[in-house]
Amino acid sequence: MIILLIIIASFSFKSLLAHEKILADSHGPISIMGDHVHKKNECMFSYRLMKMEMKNLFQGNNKISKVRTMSSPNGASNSSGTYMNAPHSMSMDMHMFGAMYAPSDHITLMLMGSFNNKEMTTQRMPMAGGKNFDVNSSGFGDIRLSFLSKIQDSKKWKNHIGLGISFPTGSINERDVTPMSSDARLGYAMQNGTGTYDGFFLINNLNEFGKLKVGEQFFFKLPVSGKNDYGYKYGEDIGLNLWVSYRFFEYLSGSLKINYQYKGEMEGFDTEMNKRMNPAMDSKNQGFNKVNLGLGLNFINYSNYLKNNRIALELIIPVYRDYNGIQMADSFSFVVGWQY
Ligand SMILES: [Cu+2]
Repeated sequence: MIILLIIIASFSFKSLLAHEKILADSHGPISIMGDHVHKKNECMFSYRLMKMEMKNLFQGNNKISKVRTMSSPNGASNSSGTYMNAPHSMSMDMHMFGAMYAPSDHITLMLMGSFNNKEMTTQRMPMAGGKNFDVNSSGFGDIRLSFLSKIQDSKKWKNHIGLGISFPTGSINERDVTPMSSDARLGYAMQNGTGTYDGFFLINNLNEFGKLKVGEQFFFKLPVSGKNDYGYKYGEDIGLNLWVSYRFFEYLSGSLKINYQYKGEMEGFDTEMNKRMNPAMDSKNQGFNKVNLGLGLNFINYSNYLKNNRIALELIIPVYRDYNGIQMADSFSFVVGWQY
């Protein structure tokens, strides 16, 4: 009888523990920021590495060759002059650091910063020898502070809204040696920040159907401080994410995400960037519509060593893109993240 009681007690104790267990799918795909909130006094740290490789040039939604790019009209000379160089490839490593803290059950603070390493290879026009040259930049990006607040918080249905501000801590004066100059300001994509204070808003929704979860997030960001010190501001950002995740085991879940990204046109331009030089320095080649697919895995560690550390991966593949003007297009991106 006593043995039976012990067995029953140990079972119920076990199920109680199981209840308190943090599950792999309690966070969304790793590329989505602000997908969850925390309980009072909870604290979380995260690191993400995002790798992006860009190889092809696109005009609108078609690939365009470097030869055609160099015979396309630049934005400086009334459609008569052409570009002197064309981008060949670009690679970008973004190291993103995040901290979350909930001073109460109703509000979660989130602080995010990044360190970027970028390299761009450019091909010169045939008249200038047609050779490639590389430029590099690295440095800290803009810092984002967000306030997340719950609206609905039940086991099956959770949603929250977020409001935040992005501070212009990233440099917009990254320079390097080029064949044309020993100290040239690099193109927009090689800069580390926007140079503006940007306000943003997000709404996040999550429904649970047992081991299956369905999430949606809407994100909107807009520069609020006018043009930056060099005379330009980026267009607004709109992001829509829809994902489903499935928990294979308590410690492992997989996700499938579809993401729509919009970026508006640039207003103004950096007068130190010569629009004749390269499409990457021409402000008319800014803004896009994109649809990406994301395949992700979330893993949470239950063993005592490094307990509750999470590792997540996501591969992001573009499925549709439509660019304003001529721009470099990402072939794929990869995000690896650690959270605790
Ligand atoms: Cu968190």
